[in-house]
Parts: sequence; C-alpha cells; structure tokens
Amino acid sequence: MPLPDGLLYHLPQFLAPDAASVLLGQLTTSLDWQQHRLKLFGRECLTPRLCAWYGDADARYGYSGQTLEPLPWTAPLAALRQRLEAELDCPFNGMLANLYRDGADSMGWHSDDEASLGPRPVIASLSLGATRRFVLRHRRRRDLQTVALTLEHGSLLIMAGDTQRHWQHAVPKTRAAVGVRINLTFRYVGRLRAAAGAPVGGASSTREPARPGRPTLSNDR
Ligand SMILES: [Mn+2]
Repeated sequence: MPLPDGLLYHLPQFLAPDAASVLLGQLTTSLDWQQHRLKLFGRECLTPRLCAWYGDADARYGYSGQTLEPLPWTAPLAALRQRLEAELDCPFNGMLANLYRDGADSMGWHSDDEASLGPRPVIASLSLGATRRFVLRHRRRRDLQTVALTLEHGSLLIMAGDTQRHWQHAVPKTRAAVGVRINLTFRYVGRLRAAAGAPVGGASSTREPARPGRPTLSNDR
C-alpha cells in the first residue's frame, strides 16, 4: 500500500483463521512472556504489554537501554520464520513478540531504528487475536495525515524500505472491550559488535547482490 517515504505491505489473510487460532492458543501459553522495565525520563516503569525475544544464539537485541538474550526458536516459531524467509526472500534471525492483554495495553510512538537493525530494516509483523488499530505518522512532514490500519487475526504487515527512517508507529490504547492480541515481529539484527556502534549496512558494508525479482526487500548483510 502507498506510503510516502516508506514501504508497507499488508496481507490480510497470511494465515487462515483456523491456523491463526491454533497458533494464538499455542503461543499465549508457551512463550516466555515478560513484562519489561523501561526507563522513561529517568523513571522506571513497566511496559504496558508483555514481551518475549526469540532468535538465533547470536541475535542479541538491544533496545531502550537493555539487551535481550534470545530464547531458542520453538517449533511453531521456526516454521513461521522459514516460511517468511522463503516467501519474502529475506533473512530473519530474531522475533520480538508482544502480547496485548486488553485494550489498556499499548505501544507508544517509536521507530524501529536501532543501529543493529541496519538502515533499511525489513520487519514482518504477524497479528493474532484481537483486532487492534496500528497507526503511523511521518516524523517531520506535518502535511501528511496519520495512516491507520486495522491489523486482523492472521494478517501480515511488512514494513520495509525507509519506513523506519521517516515514520513512527504505535498501537494506541482503546476503550473497546478487546481480548488478547499477540504480535510477532520478525527482524534481522546485526551482531553485538554492531549494536555497540560499529557501522552496519550502508556503503561501507559488504552486501550480497540482491536476488532478482524482489528488489524492494533487503535484510541482506
Ligand atoms: Mn516497532
């Protein structure tokens, strides 16, 4: 779908409803859900959602001042990763999961722009459970309206290109009575040295030649 300065794909029926429901049940009970502490303006608070980080052994993920050690892929997560890599022709080595318990759980405005993700990350985001609003706003251009999507059970949203550089996204709270939503965001994170400040991507890095046919998605390092 069109997004100035960005690249968004929305596949509403990536998983059939039955398969999505099976996965929702499995992941709600089997993932190692944690409520992380965040430092905001010097104050420690608990995130208004539960999180879990899974990935390859070297896929440490630093964000908001903490480093997450990956838990090993579970069978359903490994199968999803494999399908996404094959269909998108793009590598993923980690998955940040978020669990929104009800409408009071949310995600504030942010971009996934950590250096370890590289300059133009491809983030594949699978939604399971309750439908929530997902909103994007341009970081600088006030002439562009906020873009709102409803992310339904079994849908896949892909953020690519310059989306993280130019846009922020959020999952606002809602007063509607909504149940649990799980969101799986597959990513590619660079090695820890990269997270510590070494350049990732860009002109200085060695890049594999892009494979033909999919010029727009590139987590290649
Ligand atoms: Mn995000």
